[in-house]
Amino acid sequence: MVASPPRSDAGTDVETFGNYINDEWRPAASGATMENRNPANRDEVIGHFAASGQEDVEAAIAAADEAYRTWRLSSPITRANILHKAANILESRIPDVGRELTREEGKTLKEGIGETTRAVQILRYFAGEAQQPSGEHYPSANPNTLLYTTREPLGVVAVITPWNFPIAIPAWKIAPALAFGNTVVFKPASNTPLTALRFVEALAEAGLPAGVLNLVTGSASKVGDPLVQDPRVVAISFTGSTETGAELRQTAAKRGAKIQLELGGKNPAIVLADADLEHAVGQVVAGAMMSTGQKCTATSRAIVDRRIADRFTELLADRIGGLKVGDPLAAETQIGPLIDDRAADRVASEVDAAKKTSAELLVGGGRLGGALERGAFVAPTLFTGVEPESRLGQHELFGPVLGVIPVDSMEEAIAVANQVKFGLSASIFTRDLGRALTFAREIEAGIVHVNSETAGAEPQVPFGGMKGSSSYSREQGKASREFFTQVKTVYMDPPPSA
Ligand code: UN1
Repeated sequence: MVASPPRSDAGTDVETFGNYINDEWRPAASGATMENRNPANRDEVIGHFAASGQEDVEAAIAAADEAYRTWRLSSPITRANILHKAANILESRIPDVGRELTREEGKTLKEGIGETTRAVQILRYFAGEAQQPSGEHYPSANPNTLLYTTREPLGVVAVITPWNFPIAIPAWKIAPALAFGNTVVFKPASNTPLTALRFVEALAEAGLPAGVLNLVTGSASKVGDPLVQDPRVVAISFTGSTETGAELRQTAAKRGAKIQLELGGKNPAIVLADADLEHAVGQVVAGAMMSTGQKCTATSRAIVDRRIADRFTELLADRIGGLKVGDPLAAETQIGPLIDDRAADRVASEVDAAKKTSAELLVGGGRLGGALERGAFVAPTLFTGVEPESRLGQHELFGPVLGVIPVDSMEEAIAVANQVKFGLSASIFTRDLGRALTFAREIEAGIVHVNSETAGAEPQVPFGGMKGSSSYSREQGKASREFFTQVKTVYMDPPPSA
């Protein structure tokens, strides 16, 4: 077992990687490891990672708890300097880390590099945010009282992240948690531990004190459960499935932990008759198919004015049918595999079920074999005539599947768009300013786009959804301070003069 993470030459040696606890890279206490394979080629092992358990979680929480005593008192300027340094370290490794990300997650190399670059930008943003004013000064009824608020850190925070943005999401949770003086135990998704480890490595090398950030890899049941149940863990930031989110909400409520959830989406793109169709088709296809549709912000419903529905659907079919699916490391590939075979089988069976409904399959429709049979590939798929209430119209598939729903009016479009349990992101394509404004007001979504795709998130603005997509809290931007700190109000009176 390794003492520090090796910089493996991608594609050659299969390395073994440990946890990072109290500034030490170490194997799981049990010695157990788990294997991580390339979703584009299941014969290729990316690495072996610690299959941790209760004892490792305990060590990580103890380290974070101890480190919190001093980290909470450290200067935000010191924290900012460490985040800046980590950004520089990670930036110097973008080509390597981006490539590793692609090998273990399956998004295209362009996306892997893009996401790693985004993590660097997020670190820089939060380095800046650490230096922003924190707290307020208020007038008091007593003219001698100095009345002010400060924002204090929470304590030990659990960060639990999904595989679909294996470096950007850890960055936008961990960077603010640290910037505002919390310590962290980080449990990444088991499908993408290497990218998580590279992110932690950059922060460790940047000089984070021991115990401030701890990485524990392993399963949800053996690592996630003991982590979220420990009373020393005062807050949980989670992005992932709606089902796990619902369980975590209960756990947190029972023991009074602060919680932030980013869950699913069933994001609509409304295309009105006056839209620039060429532009709209490009954006809708990007929103639906990039990262193989595995974004909680992905577009899964195109709600289209019936007058242009045939023309628009034809353009969609052309574009989706022409997408190049293949090895995500190859320059010409536009769509990589799904995260694993289980996900590919699940999406394929949802597609099979949809074929039996009144919806009409136009493009794709199942797993891809032949040269791609060693990977978790599903053909980019387009259905039209999707019933808004059908499973395809309601259920998040998390794959490269888009359904067209024709409608008769803008009012109907918005009603259909809102008729799902989710409310993460939504787009409209129109040249009409009044309609764009009406949409922005009426749509039940935390993130609204006019004439751009439903995915994407800039670090300086709040990110999060309405309804079942979130837990009313927001991530990134100034909103991150609200989650990762708590307010203290101070009444400071001078002692009565003698
Ligand atoms: C994006 O759209 O670029 O898990 C980010 C997800 C979201 C992040 C989306 N929480 O897909």
